[in-house]
Amino acid sequence: MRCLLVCSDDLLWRMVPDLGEARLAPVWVVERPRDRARIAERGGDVVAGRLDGEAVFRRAFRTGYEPVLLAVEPARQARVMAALRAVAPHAPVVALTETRVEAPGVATLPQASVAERVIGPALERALTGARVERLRAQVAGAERVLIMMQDDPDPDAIASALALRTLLGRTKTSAPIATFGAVTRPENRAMIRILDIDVEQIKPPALEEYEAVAMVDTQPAFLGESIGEVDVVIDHHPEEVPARARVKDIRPSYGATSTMLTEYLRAADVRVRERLATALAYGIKADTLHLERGATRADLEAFRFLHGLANHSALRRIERPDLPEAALDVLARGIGRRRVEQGALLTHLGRVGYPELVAQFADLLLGVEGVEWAVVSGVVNAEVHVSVRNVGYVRAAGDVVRAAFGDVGSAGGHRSMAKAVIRLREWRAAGHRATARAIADTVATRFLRALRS
Ligand SMILES: [Mn+2]
Repeated sequence: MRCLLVCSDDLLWRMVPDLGEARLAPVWVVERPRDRARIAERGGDVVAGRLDGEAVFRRAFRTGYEPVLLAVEPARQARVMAALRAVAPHAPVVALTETRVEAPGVATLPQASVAERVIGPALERALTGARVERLRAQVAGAERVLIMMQDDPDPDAIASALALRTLLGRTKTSAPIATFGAVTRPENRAMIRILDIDVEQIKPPALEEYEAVAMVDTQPAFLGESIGEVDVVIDHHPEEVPARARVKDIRPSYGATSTMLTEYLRAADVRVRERLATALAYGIKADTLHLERGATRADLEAFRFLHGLANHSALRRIERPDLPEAALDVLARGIGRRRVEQGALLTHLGRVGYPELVAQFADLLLGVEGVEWAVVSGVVNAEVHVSVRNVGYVRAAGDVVRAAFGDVGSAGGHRSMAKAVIRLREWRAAGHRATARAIADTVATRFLRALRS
């Protein structure tokens, strides 16, 4: 984009190259021959002349519609504008000044906001860079660094662990990724399979075998074991008890630990390859419900950066796990038994192989025309699972589900998705029968009553 940068000295010349705006094809319009010579010498396209005269603008404009960035002393601003307007009445102008310019086609950009947008982020980046150095120094001497996650690690934890290993420049031998539990959810298993991420299952005594321990997306106190001080904690969960770590970075304002690690990688100029970008993008999406809940500016900025580097077909395969063919029979049964009342589509699937199927079908059935709520139940592991989805502009799903099932089991959720899990033992103890038919009726009665109240 050809544009004019008008400045009585070389202030803009010194400032603009640092903005990293490769899309700009600037023509410098300056006053003093000395500034012109200096800019021309370094290959800049430059014209010089009195800024309150029309001649210089006649030479600078080609179409008369080139956007103009204007930075002149306030006292001369009106005269320079008049000269410019005489040559190019319709060119869009941005005036870099603290005082608002009231003229058609002129936008004002206060210098302070330039500082905020350019200098602020640069300082933050430098601070993050220093933090990375401290982190690296803390574990530099260790032959092997153990990267620990919570018990049923989620995508944010897995991506953060992979990112930390990359940041430390280590391999899976010198920095294994581990949990005391196991990766259980199908999407999370799909993530480690598709992205080929190795997660080890270890027992607490194994911690002793490592010279250094780093925790991501969790803290020592969360693991329920008596873990002493660790080397590193990087997390976004609030500290319930002070986390004992030699280097720690805990930011509850962040939507995902993956965002923190993305900032680390960028500040340290570490190349983020496709596999890691895909993992981190998924980590941010999973922890912020597709950037809809709790995502901050930092999360959005990290996601924007990763989006361009990630493998989107891999992301799709992770987010929509393949359905086993047998699941179609369950789905057929569920569709056959559906009922629609008060804008809610309800169905009971009977026995299902794994709990996520119930949630997946709730997602699917919410897509039916005219349906505001999808309520899908199924029995798995001697528990009734109820997954609820809604279109978002109705009552909060979490509140309705708590009111409907909170007295018999665990129940809750967010605005548009919620879930209840009730042990069959409690179900019967509450006086309900546990045949498929009775469960279907009871879930519907309880849910619709809660929805009405
Ligand atoms: Mn997280």
